Amino acid sequence: MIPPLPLRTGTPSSSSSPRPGAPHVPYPPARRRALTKQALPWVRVAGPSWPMSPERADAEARAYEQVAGVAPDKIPAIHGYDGENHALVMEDMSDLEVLRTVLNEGAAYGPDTSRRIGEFVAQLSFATSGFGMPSAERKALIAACVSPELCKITEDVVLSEPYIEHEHNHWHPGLDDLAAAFRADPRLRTEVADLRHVFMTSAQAPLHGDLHTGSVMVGERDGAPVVRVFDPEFSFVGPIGFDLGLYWANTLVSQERARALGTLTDHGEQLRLSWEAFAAQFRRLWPTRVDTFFDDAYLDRFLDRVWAESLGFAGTEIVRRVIGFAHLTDLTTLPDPVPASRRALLLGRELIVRRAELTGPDDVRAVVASLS
Ligand code: SR1
Repeated sequence: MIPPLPLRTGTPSSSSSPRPGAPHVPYPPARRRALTKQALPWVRVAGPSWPMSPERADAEARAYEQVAGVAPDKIPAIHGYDGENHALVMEDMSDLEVLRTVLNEGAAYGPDTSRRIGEFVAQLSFATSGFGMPSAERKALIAACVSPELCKITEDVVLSEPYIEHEHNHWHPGLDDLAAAFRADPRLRTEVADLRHVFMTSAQAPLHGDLHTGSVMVGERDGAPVVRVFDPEFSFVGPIGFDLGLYWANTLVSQERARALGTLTDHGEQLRLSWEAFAAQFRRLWPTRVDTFFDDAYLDRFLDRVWAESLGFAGTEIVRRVIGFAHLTDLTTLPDPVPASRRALLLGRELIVRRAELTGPDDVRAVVASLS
């Protein structure tokens, strides 16, 4: 059990109308308020029919603790954790908005969002990788971060079910042919099996584990852009490309929504911005490594591997969000979701099967441009 974080006392009451005679304390702005998030004993998007242990809040608290040490400006402030009640006391971010909501309403990303996401992944993963942490200390961290229940959900929902017959799967009837083709595609299934095995066995670093556009809050404070990553309850020790891949998948799907609605702005730049920020941050941190990996040549090889795995995981996330479990409002709220969903599925397949030959963001752009 992780130790409780120190609880801040004196958190203002959420009531804005004081009792008669009580001293009037002005209600502070959202950024100075706190809220409590308690884990429910079931999967949020499924409801009580899918029970899940509320101990996942431990993983969430632990992930916030790790990020707080390396990138505190990119997560909500955490004031305390009550492990008995699976409750986190955290910064109220109600003055910010969920990135997916903002994008679905037609706004652009702006220059900072994806850059900060890339930096976030690099800062968290470098610090807890074999490059940033002494070997024995890291083994203890890995042991503490094992999260079998949540990992099994991803292994099944993202990395298996869309490619077999499963009751969780559903799709628009206009996608019947592609859903059947994906289940009967040996090359695709073998590549997904490979990514599933990487997900199950690679222990590169503790990750966020569910880094989609619904896990990012954006807004402005004091005239400056703010980006906060939240909800790391799926945090686990895995391949760094899983976090990047989930983010990329969601940006690529948002791009298909914007294309369908004729509201394309800076969508096509997000994969590049986040990748370049990730790689630049990782390279900045490389000289601080605590273990020997000889010279810089290995860093290049490592980043190439992260790139290719990120593409593959992006493809699997796209596919599951269209024909598997937990679809995206980016597509489901389109007047006709079929054309954009078909493009997304075809893109997902390309990213999975061609991940080794797509060498950079321009190649991904070319794949998107080639979709019919
Ligand atoms: C069974 S939970 C379904 C999905 O919701 C979460 O946000 C994760 O993405 C998970 O795969």
